[in-house]
Amino acid sequence: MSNIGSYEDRLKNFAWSIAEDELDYKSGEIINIGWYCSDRICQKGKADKIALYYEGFEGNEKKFTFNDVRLASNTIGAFLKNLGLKNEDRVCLFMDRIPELYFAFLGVLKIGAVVQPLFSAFGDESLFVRLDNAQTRAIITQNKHLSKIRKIREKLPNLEFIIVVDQVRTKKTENREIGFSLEDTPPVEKFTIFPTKAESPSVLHYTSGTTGQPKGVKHVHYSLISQYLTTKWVLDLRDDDIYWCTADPGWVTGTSYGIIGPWSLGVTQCVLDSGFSAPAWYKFIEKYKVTMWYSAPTAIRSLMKAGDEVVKNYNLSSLRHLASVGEPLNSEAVIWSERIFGKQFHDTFWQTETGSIMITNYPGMKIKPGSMGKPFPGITGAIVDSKTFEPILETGKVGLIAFKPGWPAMMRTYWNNNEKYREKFVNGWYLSGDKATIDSDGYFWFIGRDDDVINTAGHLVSPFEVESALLEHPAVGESAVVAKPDEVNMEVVKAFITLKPGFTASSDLELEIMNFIRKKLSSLAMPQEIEYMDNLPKTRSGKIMRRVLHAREWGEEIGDISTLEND
Ligand code: 6R9
Repeated sequence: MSNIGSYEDRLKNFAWSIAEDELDYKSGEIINIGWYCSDRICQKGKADKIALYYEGFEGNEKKFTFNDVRLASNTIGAFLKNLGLKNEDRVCLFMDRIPELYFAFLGVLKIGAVVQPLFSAFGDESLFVRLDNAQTRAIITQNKHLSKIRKIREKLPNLEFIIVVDQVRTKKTENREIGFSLEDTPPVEKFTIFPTKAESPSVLHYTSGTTGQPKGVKHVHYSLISQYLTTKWVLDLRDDDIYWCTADPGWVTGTSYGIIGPWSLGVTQCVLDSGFSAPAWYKFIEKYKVTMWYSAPTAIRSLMKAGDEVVKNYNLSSLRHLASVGEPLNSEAVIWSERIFGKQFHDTFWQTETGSIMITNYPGMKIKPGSMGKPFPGITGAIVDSKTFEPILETGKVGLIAFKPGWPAMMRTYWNNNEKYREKFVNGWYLSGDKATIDSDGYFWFIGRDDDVINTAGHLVSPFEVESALLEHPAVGESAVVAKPDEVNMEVVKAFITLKPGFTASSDLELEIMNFIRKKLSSLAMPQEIEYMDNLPKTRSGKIMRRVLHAREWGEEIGDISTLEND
């Protein structure tokens, strides 16, 4: 591992200044992620190197050099600036994984504005709460997603511009829509990038909690330092790599490691904008000769399910290094990947809030299948007691995963919710909200979340958000939403509801309600099962006890139910 150094050596001599020096960044000077991911790479002599191989769902292919990325992001930046958008304005990206999404990400950063990426699969309600919370000023989208925005724009007075990238150039209409096509617009060669500093806001990702609406996690340009170094050392990206991060930029993995990490290193990456299919994925690896592959456990389990035979039809010998994130990576998946690809998936643990990889199976480190590995050099990680918040030194005892604050990519606050942000810090630790154990070699083993958030196929879903949406359906009286075990997705959403008078339980109604949620929120948040109840279990103070329903689904002990109302 001469390229990156051994874990032990890196631990001994670690300083974040290693990344600052490699990036020629000096404290107090300008740092702009948009510039680092395009202009700087061109200046380093890689203008003609391929930055992006793109394949759309209809099989259409495109490729772009770093110079193309530089020009496209300049052009989008200039267009936004001409509209009057300025630094710190929030600009939402609401697109499929088309090239414009990647260019606009950098373009928004180049004008010093805050980029707010959202999954294009979101329904109008999911979209509304996030645009409303961030007081977003512009949204960049495609024709196919316009209808969802049109539905909610009257409720969003701050949303001044609805920019559509697959329409010919038009002036802003009364309904705030503007056509903007990169192909019709002359490329902007010289663009003055806004002089953002380390603490200038950069990316705003929304993440789901147990209570309340989703929270906007605010990142700053200095996050680049962590993202660059973890990409280099953990994902082990090298100059001649062809990298494939399967994550959508609506999720933090798709920005930290699907844009910023690889491009700040000047590495070629490829994007496949289509849903999951084992043959399509293997074909993609073979076609582009992918060397480094960063994916997620649900995808790996789906590949396992597709069987060993299908793999034999493809030449996957280009693969050099594999990593995974987002949910527990079971030991079977690691063992399977070694048998099938001759390589083990390296699990990595981190969060939207942490901005970069925190616990990892560092390349060269012995992998214990089923373990998340050890903290990245420069990260102090511990398991702390849930009452005293003191580190647990005993091995094998369950506690809360906690980190000492201060790494560069750490969130700076929750948007408009400093109080919730402060609650994340106790006794000098940042609390992740997850539980784990540590073994005698210092490896972390994931146990579960410390809250009710549902992790389905690596996506966090707030039970509160689904419960609230359910209540908007005319038939639903009360609702409680919990995770239900699932072989491939690990967890899926299950809803318990009571009906309002005059409605009768039926499978047609169940389907109707499921669809209602899919349209409002997203297919991931849609309950896979709805169970009708006469009453929901409640505390004496009237709070619905999700815990009781959760335990039932998982066949666990219910625990203390002394506060249960109808016991
Ligand atoms: C990057 C990302 C964060 C939550 C996190 C935890 C779960 C992430 C994991 C993992 C087990 C891993 N999680 N990585 N659980 N093993 N390697 O996933 O961000 O969407 O904010 O989710 O995902 O519960 O707290 P985010």
